[in-house]
Amino acid sequence: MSAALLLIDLQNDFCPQGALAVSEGDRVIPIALNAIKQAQQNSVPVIATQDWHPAQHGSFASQSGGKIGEMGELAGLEQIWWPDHCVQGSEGAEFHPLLNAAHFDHIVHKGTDASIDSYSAFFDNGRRASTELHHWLQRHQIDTLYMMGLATDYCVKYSVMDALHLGYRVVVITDGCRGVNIKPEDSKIALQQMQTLGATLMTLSDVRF
Ligand code: VGL
Ligand code: ZN
Repeated sequence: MSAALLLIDLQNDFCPQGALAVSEGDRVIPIALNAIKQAQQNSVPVIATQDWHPAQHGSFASQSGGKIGEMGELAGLEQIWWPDHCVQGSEGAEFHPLLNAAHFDHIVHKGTDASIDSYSAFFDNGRRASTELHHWLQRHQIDTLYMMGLATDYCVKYSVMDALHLGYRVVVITDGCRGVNIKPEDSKIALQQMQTLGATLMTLSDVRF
């Protein structure tokens, strides 16, 4: 069994100037570039996720009539209303320009169903439908995931929790993560939750692929 690097949502809309900008979101890009280089030197496959919403996605405040940042309900689940972001084919949905998607061994699209939100790389928020990621990892006999990206308190957190639930060993590269922080401590709490559930927290300088 072997490892993979899983980069979560390193997209323009989560970087400064983006539609759902994460503070310092672009600061993780040099970490990602470094991690990609090290992974490739060790024949560790690199996987990237892309939040990939239809223009009418149900999580958008513009669709629900709710206010951005407020809570509502979508698909019978609690839902935060987000600004329109990561619309399929838009510039905001593209990977950060310093990343070369040609270097990714696999790309996972998520959030494609307009009727439900999907923070995790594995399942939608109701764990009703799955992406093909778990199958891909099984096919490549991967049991360990090095994970980082945006945003710590949403897509990274849910992806890490599902990975642990599916039985993967998970290392979170903490300096490669930044959060939305609707409440100021959200990212800190999210990292503690991931650790409590079994993830190992490391900075990239301590990772040996
Ligand atoms: C994300 C909110 C909405 C994320 C995606 O990538 O963390 N957050 N969609
Ligand atoms: Zn989204």
